[in-house]
Amino acid sequence: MRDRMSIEQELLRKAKDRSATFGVIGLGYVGLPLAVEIAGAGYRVLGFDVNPDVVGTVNSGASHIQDVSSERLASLVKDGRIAATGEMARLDEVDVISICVPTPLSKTKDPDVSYVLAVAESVTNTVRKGQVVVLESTTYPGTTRELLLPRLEVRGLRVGEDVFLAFSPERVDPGNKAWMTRNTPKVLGGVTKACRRVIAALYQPVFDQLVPVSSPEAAELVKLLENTFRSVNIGLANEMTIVCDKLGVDVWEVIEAAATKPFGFMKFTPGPGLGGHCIPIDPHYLAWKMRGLNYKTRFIEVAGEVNSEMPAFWVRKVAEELNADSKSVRGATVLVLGIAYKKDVDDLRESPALDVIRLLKHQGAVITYHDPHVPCFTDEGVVYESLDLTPEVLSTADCVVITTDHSKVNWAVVRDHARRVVDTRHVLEESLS
Ligand code: SAJ
Repeated sequence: MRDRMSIEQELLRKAKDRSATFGVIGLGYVGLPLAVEIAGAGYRVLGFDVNPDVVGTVNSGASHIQDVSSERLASLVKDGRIAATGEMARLDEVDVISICVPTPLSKTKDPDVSYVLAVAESVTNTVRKGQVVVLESTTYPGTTRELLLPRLEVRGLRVGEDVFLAFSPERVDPGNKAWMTRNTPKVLGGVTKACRRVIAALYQPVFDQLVPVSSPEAAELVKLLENTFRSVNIGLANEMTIVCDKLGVDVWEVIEAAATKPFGFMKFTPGPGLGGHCIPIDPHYLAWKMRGLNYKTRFIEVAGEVNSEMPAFWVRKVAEELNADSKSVRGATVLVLGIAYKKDVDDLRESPALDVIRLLKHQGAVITYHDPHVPCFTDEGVVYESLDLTPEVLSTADCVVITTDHSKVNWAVVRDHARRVVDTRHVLEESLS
């Protein structure tokens, strides 16, 4: 028992004097900001990534993540506080392992935890007394206890005594300049009370506020509630769009007026659909888990149906606009304004703009696009290049469909030169009023 007490005490000391070393697995939009904040708090960080380009870029002090400045990363790399590697065997060098790998959906909309499992296999090969593991990737409730715990309790190691394990959801909002890794309250749920004590002590210098909860399942569900809340309310805003369209009422006027209610209302806005690597995906992790318990999470399913319907809704609006000029979609040139899944980011993952493009293309439209954050992309084997947003480009398009309301775009030029506009983001009204 003395030995086990000393393991916990040793980790608490390493938190206090910042001598603990952290391993961050997955140096993407979650892992790299986390690595920088951990190093900024005074710890040393060894980043792990399977992509050698990412490893090289980080070691050169250049950031490949929009929300992490290269200057800050470079100074931490120069000071030896951050380094990156692809060698998972080096996991035994670190005291704390924060896992920030993707948790996508499979083609059949089931959780794909293969990245977490791959990491768990590496960890199980190197885990040793005194190590701490924190899973940060959004996942279904039970993942931490069911997938990670047994892979740590090898070679006689006991979680909560020799090794420590928790779930702590990432809450990164890409592009958000107000709420970033350090100042966004950090939820954490330890498998045991000792796990919670140790991980809270290690994380405390990194985050302005910690929010300990009683179990990893509670922490896993906190994240799923947050993102399901968004998906359901965005779905409601989108359904109101369809309702108002059928009633000939301006949905934006209705939402703006409802948003004046000083209590009991939270504004969400309609859009071309639901994009990103989180909101369209995370709720389905919970739906999948509950199906296994013979329960249908109806809000998640219905929100998913409504949100997925929006690209087709807006394509019908484009067809109506072309119709007004006695044109059909077939052969019409449609300029798609904005490809990224939300404003002021360069990320295309699950972007509904891609669904709008596919639907229009399948109906015979000629697609051009402009996105100041996305110079080019390939979809369905076609390479697209962003056009300069000139009056010429705008006026030669038979219809412009605004799918992403990037701040950088000169919306006055769009208003003045586009012949027909379908504005899924209401940005022309909002930015030019
Ligand atoms: N959207 C709407 N209407 C809205 C809000 C969003 O149509 O009122 C759309 C966006 O255009 C986007 C999608 O929904 O396509 C997701 O938007 P988002 O703002 O949730 O953006 P994400 O997915 O990049 O980030 C979210 C975080 N966002 C916020 O909390 C504001 C947060 O939920 C998570 O920290 C993060 O996902 C994550 O990693 O889970």
